[in-house]
Amino acid sequence: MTYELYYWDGLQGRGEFVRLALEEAGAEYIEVARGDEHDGLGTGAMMATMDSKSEPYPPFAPPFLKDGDLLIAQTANILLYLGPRHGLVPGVDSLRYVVNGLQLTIADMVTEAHDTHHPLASNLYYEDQKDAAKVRATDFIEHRIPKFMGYFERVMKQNPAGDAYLVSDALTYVDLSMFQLIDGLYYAFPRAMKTFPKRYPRLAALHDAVLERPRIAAYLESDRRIAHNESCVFRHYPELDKDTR
Ligand SMILES: N[C@@H](CCC(=O)N[C@@H](CS)C(=O)NCC(=O)O)C(=O)O
Repeated sequence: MTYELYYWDGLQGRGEFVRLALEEAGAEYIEVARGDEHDGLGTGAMMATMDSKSEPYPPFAPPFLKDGDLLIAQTANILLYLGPRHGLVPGVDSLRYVVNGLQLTIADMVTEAHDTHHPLASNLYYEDQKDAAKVRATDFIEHRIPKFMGYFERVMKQNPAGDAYLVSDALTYVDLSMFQLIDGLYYAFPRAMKTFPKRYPRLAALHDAVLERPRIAAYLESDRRIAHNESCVFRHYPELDKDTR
């Protein structure tokens, strides 16, 4: 069965966390919003699903995934569904909750990364909240990146199965999401992230190891991977970036 992935056209966004899992799994999927309206696809079709009066459990926001009749919303929830179907979770059941917990912590950090450029209101333009964004981004760089990344680095260090992955001794979907989080931060805050490999060597090694996975490497080279841009969660505004020690 071909999965249907619903996410805004033209940006990676939170859809990218799902895409990376689908790509690593070699799963068949279509991007509904990127499709042609003459085929019943496109952004209109995605909006119609969210606004539907007949859909039993309509999603609030993308990304969401359809697998046959099943419609699943929320990034971490979608990954919780896909993981066991595609060998992207540990075999030990209890560790799947550890993976999900880490995924939710990544989601928290993604929201904070978004809030660096939209600290006051999502409905206002960045240009209308630049002063607050500077305050928020400075705090994010000085305090929140170190707190989150220090935690994730420690999780890798304390992993009883070795320090190559976040959980267990094999790749799980949360490792792919960690790659995406780090990649997004490199794009948004290149100056602040200069010291990242030195401060968080295990996370940096994980990022590089994911880059070298054949299916991920092929995906990143393909036109399915949209470049980072300023419509996305991770935005590069040079005035928000700064060097760190
Ligand atoms: N917690 C949700 C957040 C979903 C979300 O915020 N989606 C964004 C795009 S990345 C959106 O379209 N939000 C619309 C809104 O919040 O009104 C998840 O992780 O999937």
